[in-house]
Amino acid sequence: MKKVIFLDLGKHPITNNFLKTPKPDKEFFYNLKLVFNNKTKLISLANFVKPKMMFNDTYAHRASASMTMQNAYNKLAEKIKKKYDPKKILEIGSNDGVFIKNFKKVKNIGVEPCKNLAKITKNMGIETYDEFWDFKLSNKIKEKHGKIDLIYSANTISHIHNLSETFKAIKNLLGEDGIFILEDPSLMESLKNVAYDQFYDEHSYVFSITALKNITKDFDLEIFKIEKLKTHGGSNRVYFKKIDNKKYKVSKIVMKQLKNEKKYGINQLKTYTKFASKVKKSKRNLIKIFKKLKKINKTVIGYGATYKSSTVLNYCKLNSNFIKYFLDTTPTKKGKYTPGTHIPIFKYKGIPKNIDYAFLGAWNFKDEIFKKEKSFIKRGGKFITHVPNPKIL
Ligand code: DWN
Repeated sequence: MKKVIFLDLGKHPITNNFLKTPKPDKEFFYNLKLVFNNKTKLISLANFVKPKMMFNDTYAHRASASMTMQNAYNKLAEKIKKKYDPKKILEIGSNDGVFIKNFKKVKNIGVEPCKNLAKITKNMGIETYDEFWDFKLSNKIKEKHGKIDLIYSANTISHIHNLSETFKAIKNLLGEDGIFILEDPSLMESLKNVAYDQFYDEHSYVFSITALKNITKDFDLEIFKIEKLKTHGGSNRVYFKKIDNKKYKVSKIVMKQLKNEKKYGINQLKTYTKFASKVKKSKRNLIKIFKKLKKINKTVIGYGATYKSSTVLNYCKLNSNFIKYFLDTTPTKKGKYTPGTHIPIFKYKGIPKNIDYAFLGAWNFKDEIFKKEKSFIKRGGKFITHVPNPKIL
């Protein structure tokens, strides 16, 4: 059997659908099930949601919403300039420009189908295509600018359903000596952390290096370098070149990482069935914590109304009976309600004095948050996390 469903997380809403009212007339739900492809070793959702339902002109997430990510992108931009010195750079999924704005002195191009986000980079003077990435668009850009030296894409390729079309379009636009850099959450880290919240409508795939190697080889692309990152709870930055490009040597890290994944069992279905059992246990234990705190009348809020947290809240059925409200710094989430679970979201102005516990929706920014919330911690406030296992911190 080529494709096997190994985990059913139940019915889920569109994670970007932050609601204007806690009692919407209609809300769209789909079945969130995870699939293992025995041939390519790719992990994906069983049911994809239509792209236009997720990525439109009401897209809420701003990549620059955390200092951690701002610093990471600035640092990477400097490194790229020094090491590769691209004259033409293109970003697929340029969001609010947090990365691409660092390349003002060379030709920088953004691709961003969410029109509200594309408007931000257009206003910065960056040529931005507010379209979905595909072969047709790669041709349109090639006709105008010729081939591109460096294509970068963070937290976006994992969001695109048609990977063949995606890599075909990259191959088409990338110069013969060019580099394509992909950055996405690491499947191995997600499995180790029991971070099942990396799976939601937008994350059609969570990539292993093994699967990436298998699915890109037909498109003349070869991985030559990998960097393991701490961002988003553990990500891989994967560098590709065209197979005939001898300018860059394939680093030993690539083979090492493939071996590590094999040893961990990335190629085997049983790894995923074990993960599924851990997820079910995680759900039981997280619910236990919330029920206990409710029983002793503790006031619990959520910290960071992330897209990820939508999976946890809906899977564990944690609504406003358990979480009074969420605090979030993103202006477009303010005054809205979490999808599916209808918990109010308020603008972050510090954690109020009457709060006993805060559930870390943005657990991936724990260090940044703990630094910021010293006074909450000092007065006895506690955080709740489900990663790597449900506990009070
Ligand atoms: O891939 C994706 C990632 C990169 O971004 C998208 N599909 C959607 C989105 O997912 P997410 O919401 O899970 O991402 P973040 O970056 O973990 O979201 C952090 C949220 O937490 C933001 O809404 C900002 C908020 N936040 C906060 O309120 N206070 C974050 C920090 C660090 C804070 O101190």
